[in-house]
Amino acid sequence: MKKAIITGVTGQDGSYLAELLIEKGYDVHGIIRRSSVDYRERIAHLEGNPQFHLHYGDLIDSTSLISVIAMVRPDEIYNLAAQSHVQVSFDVPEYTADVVATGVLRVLEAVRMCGLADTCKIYQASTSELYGKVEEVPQSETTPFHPYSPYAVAKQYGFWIVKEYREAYNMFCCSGILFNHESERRGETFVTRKITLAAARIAQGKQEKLYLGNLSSLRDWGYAKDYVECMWLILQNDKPEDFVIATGVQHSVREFCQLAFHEAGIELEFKGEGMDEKGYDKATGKVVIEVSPDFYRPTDVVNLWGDPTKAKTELGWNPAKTSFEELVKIMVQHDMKKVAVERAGEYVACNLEEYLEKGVVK
Ligand code: NAP
Ligand code: G4F
Repeated sequence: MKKAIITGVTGQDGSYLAELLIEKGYDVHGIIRRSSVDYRERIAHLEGNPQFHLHYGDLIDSTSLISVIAMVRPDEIYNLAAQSHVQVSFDVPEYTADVVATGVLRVLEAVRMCGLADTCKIYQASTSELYGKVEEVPQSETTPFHPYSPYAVAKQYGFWIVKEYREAYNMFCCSGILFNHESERRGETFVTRKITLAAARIAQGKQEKLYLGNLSSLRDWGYAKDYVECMWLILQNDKPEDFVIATGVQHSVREFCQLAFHEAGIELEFKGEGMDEKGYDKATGKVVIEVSPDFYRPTDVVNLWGDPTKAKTELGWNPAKTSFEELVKIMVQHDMKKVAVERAGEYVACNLEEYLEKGVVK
């Protein structure tokens, strides 16, 4: 039985990857952080499974990483842990660098210190944010990097330190340069989930309006469940290499809104420009989307579009498994059900959007 460690197992990708590896017969060890609230919702269904184990640890705490790695002696490590919100990285740049940049180094060094450099394969969760202020469209493995946020600069360190350890110590460590991938488990402050939840709440009369930032921003959005398969394939490849993982299809935030609201039963019409642009419910004429400066970033990445040819040809990965339309449908259908059972007042009581509107939480 192969043994894998997943850092960031409580996150969107970590939870899907844990399911996939369990299905493949792995013994899966997830690293979690202590928290005063229950944040294990995404992995609750796996707890109690004899192939699934949890250990406390933190990417900013080498000792914890060394002790878990020494105890498990894994065949594979998937380093998914990160402060992964780009806008938040402008608020906590130093912490973001510690987790997202130095954290990768800590994992690599822990593997070496445990004497596993020759046997343990390492996957690093890299990102299309590395292309940032893009120098080429679409972006592939040969496109130059131009990181454009504290998060992206930290991920750039992670990418290069993985490459360095591969060359210096002949370690099997690789980066997956993943474009945005979403799901019904996506964090609620990333734009897609913020939209699908709001569309569901507005359709059910539980929210008045949705406030967003740059509606013209373009992304290559895929389904997270498909993307974790590729993480696994990257470590099963004959040689350690880096891969772009994307669908090759691009849409704007505005288009995402239109499709999500349509799935929720509301036809949208956008009028106006820039900060004055508004989304109207065609049937009632009510404004349901407004632009707020709170959700603009000091520097924003506006044109991400990946070329997945290498992953398709060398790993046999299918970038077209779940279309954009299917992805939006999956997310809205999920959120329509979730919102329907929200108790009266529950949304208001823990209403993140309310805080968001006041600019307290991004
Ligand atoms: P996510 O949902 O935000 O999950 C992040 C995970 O990292 C959570 O389990 C979180 O634990 C954990 N974490 C954060 N700080 C940590 C620390 N100091 N020590 C240990 N664990 C820590 O992110 P995701 O969307 O699944 O993304 C997974 C990885 O892929 C991240 O590295 C992200 O940067 C990268 N990525 C994501 C995308 C995307 O579109 N989703 C695209 C490219 C790259 P808590 O639950 O305790 O907070
Ligand atoms: O959903 P987002 O916050 O994702 P972003 O910044 O692309 O980052 C995600 O994908 C990266 C891969 O490219 C990952 F590395 C990273 O960890 C994370 O998972 O924003 C997408 C776009 C941005 O251009 C943003 O400015 O949507 C725009 N946007 C417009 N209004 C908004 C909003 N983003 C958020 N979060 N909230 C808004 O109200």
